[in-house]
Amino acid sequence: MFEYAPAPESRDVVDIPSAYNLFVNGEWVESLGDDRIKTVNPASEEVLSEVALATEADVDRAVQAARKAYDEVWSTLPGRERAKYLFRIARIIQERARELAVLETLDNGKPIRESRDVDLPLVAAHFFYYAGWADKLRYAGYGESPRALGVAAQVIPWNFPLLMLAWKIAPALACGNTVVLKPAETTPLTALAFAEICRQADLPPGVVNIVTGAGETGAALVRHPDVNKVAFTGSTEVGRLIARQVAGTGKRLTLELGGKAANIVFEDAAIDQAVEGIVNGIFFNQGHVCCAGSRLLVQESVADEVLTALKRRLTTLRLGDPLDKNTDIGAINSAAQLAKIRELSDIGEQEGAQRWSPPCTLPDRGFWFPPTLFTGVAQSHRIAREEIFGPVLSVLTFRTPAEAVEKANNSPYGLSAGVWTEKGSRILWMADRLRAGVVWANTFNKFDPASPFGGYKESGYGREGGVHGLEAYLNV
Ligand code: TXE
Repeated sequence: MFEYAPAPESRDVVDIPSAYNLFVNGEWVESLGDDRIKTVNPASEEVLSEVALATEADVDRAVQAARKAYDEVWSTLPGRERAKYLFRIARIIQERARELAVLETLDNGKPIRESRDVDLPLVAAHFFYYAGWADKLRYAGYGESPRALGVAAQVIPWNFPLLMLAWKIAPALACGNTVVLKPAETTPLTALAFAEICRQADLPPGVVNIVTGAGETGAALVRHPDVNKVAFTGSTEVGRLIARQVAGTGKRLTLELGGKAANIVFEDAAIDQAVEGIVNGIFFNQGHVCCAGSRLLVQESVADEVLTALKRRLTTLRLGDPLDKNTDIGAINSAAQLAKIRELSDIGEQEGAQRWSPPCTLPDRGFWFPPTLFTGVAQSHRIAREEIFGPVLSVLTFRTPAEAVEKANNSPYGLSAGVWTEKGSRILWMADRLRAGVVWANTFNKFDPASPFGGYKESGYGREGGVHGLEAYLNV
């Protein structure tokens, strides 16, 4: 069902305009301000395009369009009509998957194999999944006639630009809300391509509005008085600001913030599989993943064996041109993110951990960081506590299952965890005790639109995905 064209290797399948306007009320409109932001290919630093830096007045225009569309059109349509639009969008995404994957890779720096085989199939799957719910909300367990909230303000990050858009827009529309979405400043292009898809699907004007810009545009959107719901994915720092801004306004809020997941390997694990899971856990998408397995907790008795196998495996990873189908590790999304990864890695060394990377030649241009392991990491080290959001793994050891639980939970975050063991009872015992929104057993980074996703503690609140993801957009 989620098949797409063969691997693209060239950027010729996309045609990127040199500048974009804002998408408001079904039209491309010029910003009321003059400022623009350049978006670059992080693998080459080539400027891809320029987008508008939406002002408060632009945001107001978009929210008004969303309000009108909600009042006059979208809230009056029966669920089965909304479903038709969502199915149509899902099918267009499948048809245009090849082009969208290349665009995502160019703007974000992620390997084409990931945008093609992971991001795009999941984007389509989310629209299909929530299209299916649009006419069945009364069966979702939230009462006979749950209602939409109204206008949803959605602010998303740069690590999975189109997938985060799908996580947010698909359930919002299925439940009958209208949307104003702000993509991240470094990765606006697939959201703007999505605007075109809304037009192609004949979605009524104003149901989806896309305003580009940086933090100030996001802040203007969040504080707009005519917004009923705010959904944010991004840093814990900005999440806190938004929570304060929204407090007392009556707006509903979902926050999906950072993580510092423990990937826990027991001595009875299938070591080869576990090593693949560790690699996937932290090096998928250059580690720009909120649920990345950035802390490896390995049982002392197998630590040497696991580390030897892991290092051997890391020497086989290919870093380079993200459009090359053979590439495993692409570019870091921005100069700012690269600086953060470098800084925290240097701090790791200064605090006494040992750093290791496989031999690896970094391209001359663009933003790159080699896959990196830190051993001798203590729980108090900053690289064990703070989200690095890059291809950097901190290795810690444990002796007993209880110690593994204690160390895994010793974090301000609680988004995800992984457990590697051949013992089923141990998986359940661990899952009961780990304070994380998802616990993967003998796998990692597995996503499905039918599964709820979200955090404990400073990783945020609310759930996205699955039937629980509807709750965030409904008044019961
Ligand atoms: O995030 P920001 P940044 C973490 C990760 C990363 C760090 C910084 O550790 O290194 O955050 O990344 C918009 N009001 N994550 O600086 O600033 C912004 O324009 C409203 C984890 O990119 O949080 C963008 O669209 N919006 C994370 C979005 O918020 C504001 C994914 C995210 O940017 C705003 C990304 C404001 N005051 C980073 N300020 C995850 N959970 O996956 C900024 N924005």
